[in-house]
Amino acid sequence: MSTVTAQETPPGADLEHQAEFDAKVAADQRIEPRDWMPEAYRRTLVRQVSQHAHSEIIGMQPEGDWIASAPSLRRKAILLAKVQDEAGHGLYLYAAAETLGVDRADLTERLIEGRQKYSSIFNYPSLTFADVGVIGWLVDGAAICNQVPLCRSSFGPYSRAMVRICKEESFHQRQGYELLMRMMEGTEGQRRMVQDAVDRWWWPSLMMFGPPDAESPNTRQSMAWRIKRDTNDDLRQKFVDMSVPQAEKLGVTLPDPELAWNGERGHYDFGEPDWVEFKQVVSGAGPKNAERVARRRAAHEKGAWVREAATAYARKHQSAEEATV
Ligand code: BYC
Repeated sequence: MSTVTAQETPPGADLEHQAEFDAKVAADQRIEPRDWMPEAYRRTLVRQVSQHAHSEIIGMQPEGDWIASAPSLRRKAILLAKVQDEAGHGLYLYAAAETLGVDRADLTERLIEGRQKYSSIFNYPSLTFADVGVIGWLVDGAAICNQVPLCRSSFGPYSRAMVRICKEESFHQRQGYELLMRMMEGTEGQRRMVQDAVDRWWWPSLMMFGPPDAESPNTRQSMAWRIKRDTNDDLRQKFVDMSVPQAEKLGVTLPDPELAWNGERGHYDFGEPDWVEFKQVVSGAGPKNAERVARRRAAHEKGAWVREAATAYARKHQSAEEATV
């Protein structure tokens, strides 16, 4: 991908501010909420950060489904902690989005009305307990690949949220891999369950990185602004290179006949994900889209009384404080 600078001065923009912004981005300094920023930069961040927040919250569902039937107290405690972490990640990210002048309640409305996206990966079902391990290994592994570079994203609140999130994601990935190692040491039936889960989650995990660079409308500008630090295809390659030796150690086969080491490139070659399926899932027609959003909507509606009570409590204390001033 060719290098571009943080250009695109919108008509009428304050040129001096724009120059300062460009210089900060070029020097790898952070843009903070009170700094001047181009409107398109702000809009891009609102889009990416809020979609990311939605993904964390919707991402609680496929694994949350297994909390009640996790096979031991230890597995239940680990899974509970992990799902709770995802809720925390959503909160950090909604808070980061709010520093850009949007309202979390409005973002939630956009999600439950289907006006905003969340990661395609969470529109697939988690059919067996092996899925919990594979989500940890592959989905969280892909998330780490994608998110570690975002710790250097140019927008301060986003980059700082990512530092904390990545630390927790790495625990999540290890718990998934450990679970799978235990299952692979178990019965033939357990090993088959793991392989089946790998077969179902491998391609959707590759799709998490987004469309190929040539078809990614946002990558070029987001890289110029240093919101994104790597392209979708570069991160996808990094993930494949990282996962192949892990799969070998685990004793599972990745479901791609084209997967082969390429000594010349120093990377694994791999097949093309099904981009037609990706587009369907992203546009709302995946196996679980309707269910995921309906459940999020129901939880939101069920929680209305909590939000009302918290608002009433805050108001009461605010008036008491004002009365004493
Ligand atoms: N799914 O120009 P592109 C997690 C959309 S949380 C759905 O390449 P961009 C976890 C894209 O939004 C995982 N939509 O976009 C949580 C854009 O749409 P619009 C979430 C996708 O933004 C709980 C259009 O396609 N991670 O891991 O430059 C438990 C064109 O794409 C997807 C993040 O959100 C997709 N996979 O690059 C366990 C990370 N891919 O809005 C795990 C932060 C693309 O223009 N986000 N689209 O209509 C990013 O790094 C970037 O936003 C992406 C996409 C790489 C995802």
